[in-house]
Amino acid sequence: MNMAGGAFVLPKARPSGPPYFSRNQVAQALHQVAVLLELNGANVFRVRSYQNASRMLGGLTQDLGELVASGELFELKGIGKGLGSALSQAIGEGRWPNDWISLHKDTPEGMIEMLGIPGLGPKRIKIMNQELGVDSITTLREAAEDDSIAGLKGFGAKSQQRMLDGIELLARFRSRRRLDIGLKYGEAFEQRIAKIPGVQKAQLAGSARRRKDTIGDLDLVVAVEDKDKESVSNAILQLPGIADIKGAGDSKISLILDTSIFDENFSIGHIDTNVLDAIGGDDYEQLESGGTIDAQVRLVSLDVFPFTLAYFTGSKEHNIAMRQRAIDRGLRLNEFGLIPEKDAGELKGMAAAKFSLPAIDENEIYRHLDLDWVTPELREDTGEILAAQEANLPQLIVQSDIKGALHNHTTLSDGEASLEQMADAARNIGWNWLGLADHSPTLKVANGASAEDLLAQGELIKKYNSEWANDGVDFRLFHGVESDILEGGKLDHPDDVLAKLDYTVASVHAMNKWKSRDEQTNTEELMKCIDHPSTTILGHPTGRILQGRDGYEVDMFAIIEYMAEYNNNGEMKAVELNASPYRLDLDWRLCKFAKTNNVPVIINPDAHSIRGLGDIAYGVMAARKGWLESGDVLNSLSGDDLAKRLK
Ligand code: DGT
Ligand code: CA
Ligand code: CA
Ligand code: ZN
Repeated sequence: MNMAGGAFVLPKARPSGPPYFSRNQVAQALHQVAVLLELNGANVFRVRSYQNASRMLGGLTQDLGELVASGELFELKGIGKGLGSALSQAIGEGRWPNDWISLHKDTPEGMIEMLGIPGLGPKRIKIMNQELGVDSITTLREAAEDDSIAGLKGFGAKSQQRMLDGIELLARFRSRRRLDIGLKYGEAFEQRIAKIPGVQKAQLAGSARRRKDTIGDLDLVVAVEDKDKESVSNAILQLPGIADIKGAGDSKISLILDTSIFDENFSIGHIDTNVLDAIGGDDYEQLESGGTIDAQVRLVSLDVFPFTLAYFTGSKEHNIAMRQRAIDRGLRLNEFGLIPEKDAGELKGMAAAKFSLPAIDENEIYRHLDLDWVTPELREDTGEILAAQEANLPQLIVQSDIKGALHNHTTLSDGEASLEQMADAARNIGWNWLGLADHSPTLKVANGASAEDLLAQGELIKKYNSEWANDGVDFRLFHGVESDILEGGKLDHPDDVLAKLDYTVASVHAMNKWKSRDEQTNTEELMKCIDHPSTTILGHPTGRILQGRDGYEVDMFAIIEYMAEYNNNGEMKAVELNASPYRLDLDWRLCKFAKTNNVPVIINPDAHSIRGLGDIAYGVMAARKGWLESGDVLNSLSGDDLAKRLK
């Protein structure tokens, strides 16, 4: 049911009917009414009858419209006369009963808001409301911080703490969403809009187009002729997945999207246990499946489209620098055009835009300002405008440059797939090599492998490699380990074991300890670990989990400079860009620093399954955002060249 963190509003009628509501919509409405009744202290039998009806109809296989038309609805168990006529009216006429609508309207918003807190249901909200006057998330937090909830009968300190954690999780979840989630919603929405008759173009803009690691809200720009504006707006408002409409004007629509925007049932797939814990565990999964995201749509004519797209792609900082460049040329740059001041005079907005220089695409806008087109990922005002002026923009890495990756797990530690399955999967996506780096013994929760098992894995890899070589297959496995970084920057296997491997990914996993220490201590520990001759790659260098936890304190600039010394002396020390959308660690802002310091980056999916290899796509997005070219990453090397670099 769509309630955890999601919009709590009655489903909207379909544009054409009857039936005006689907089985799922009816089940959802009944469920909401049951919850609201309970919040309002209604009698338990009444609450239960709505809950039962919701469950029963939700599981029905017959067509609800037909049941209404034939009157058979009334014969279903649990559908009395009252509920039967209410539902018949809704399905036949597209209107929910007035008392349902009033229930939604009259229940204080704060009470509904509290339903979004993971694990908190209407019954307990009602009790806290009655006993303590709690009527919103804010007053709930105050009560919990005062320790007044722990004293309530049936609550206790543990459930009080759980509420505080839930409030924090919900706030984090609502403020920004990870790139993978934002893109999923954004692309589904873009595709649905693009199919609406009259839409000439629909394109995702904003931070999603710039591939930021987290997304505040979605911004879409739609090209449409004036005569079609109204019908297109109406069609957008009727799309599935519109949980609520915040505002709908002439050329701007603000919406809340929910997971029914997806064709298939929404699922976030497999997450590592430690990552899942950091982002809230089951509560997070529940929030995500009932989640929503805000979206703003701008409708403009085709000739204005490139300007609006550029403006709403941002970033704000990039826009400001672009606008200044326009001003220097006597031009006014905004979302409507690039307008000579002398023509525009006192005119504003679209009236001034009549005089805009023409641009059929963004490229022409940049050309008018004597710049090369800047790819959206780079539009952060970190030097891209100067580079565009000097025709010196980087040739950013693309996914087809990737020939392999070095940090992946198998069933030897906590992976889901065997070595053979991982190798097949890598070959299937066109890679020429794959590195296996299972966990080391200290990491018991991840089933870290013993030295003996690790070396046996090495023998198997040798066998497969020679078979492939004999068969003329251009594919090989590299054998590594993901070693925990232990006290004093030590690695987790004896030196002679490590020396038998192709490489070592050294990673911090004891987050509590590392987070309790200061920046200098952590930085020095990492440096000691980098000093170890077997350390090849620094894995997920800060340990951050996006929307979950900050990394430990560490001076990454100093670390990268330290690694640079080794590289400059001919000893390779690479830094990982962990491609999991939960991590994207190294941060994109530091990629350029690694590049200019001559420290190679390796984009690693940290795959724990075949599907996990696909996360490489997010790593490539972050690498592009960080100005990396194919020559800056180890992933673009051939198997032979990588083997040489690892020697
Ligand atoms: P977000 O949503 O927080 O992840 O980040 P954005 O970049 O998508 O920001 P958003 O949605 O507030 O606005 C979309 C774009 O619109 C933004 O990247 C640049 C442009 N924009 C918004 N406000 C301003 C402004 O005050 N000045 C300028 N120059 N551009 C703005
Ligand atoms: Ca945005
Ligand atoms: Ca926005
Ligand atoms: Zn790890």
